[in-house]
Amino acid sequence: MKNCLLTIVALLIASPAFAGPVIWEPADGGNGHAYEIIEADGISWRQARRIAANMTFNGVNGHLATITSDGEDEFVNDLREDVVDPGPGFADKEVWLGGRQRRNAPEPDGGWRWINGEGAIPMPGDSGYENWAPGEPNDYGNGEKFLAQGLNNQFVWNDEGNRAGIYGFVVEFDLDPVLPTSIPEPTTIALFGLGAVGASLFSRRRRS
Ligand SMILES: [Ca+2]
Ligand SMILES: [Ca+2]
Repeated sequence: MKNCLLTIVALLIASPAFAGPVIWEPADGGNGHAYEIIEADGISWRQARRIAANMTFNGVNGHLATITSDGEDEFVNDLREDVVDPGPGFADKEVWLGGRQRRNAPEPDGGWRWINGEGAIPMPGDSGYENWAPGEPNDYGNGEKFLAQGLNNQFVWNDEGNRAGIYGFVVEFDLDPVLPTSIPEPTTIALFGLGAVGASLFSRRRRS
């Protein structure tokens, strides 16, 4: 029993940094929303959108991330860079964002909208925040209808249709900015878990 407890303690210590949604703290200029990069080699935009909508964090459903400021874009890109393997594989290291082009819209720059009712995606030269790579959107190969961040592992946007370039997708949880303060710190969660395990071992020992 003691060995079992030691093993659990060792596993907790050896665990990587808290994986899961990361809050963009209002104290750091953030909106209090949480963001998570999901690795999913070659996933389609539509499938990523479905999965994101079914994820929950602190009771809030997710959506593919909608990026409307430089600060938000940089926060998400930092998370992306933390996750992607800079070596070969997963091609361009792009992650899907919550932006798409309306069907039958003029190519390459017509009808781009954020999902989640967040309005039009500005094109290069428009007012409002945008981060298109030079020459994008270009509807390369006549089939690029969805927005991705990370073309060639750069901090840029690209209209993408080729799933070979996709490393995964970004989920955003629109938390109430007040709520994050009530979320336990990861170490607290680990200690809670350890406490529960210890209590369970203790009560079993008492019964035996
Ligand atoms: Ca957003
Ligand atoms: Ca493109």
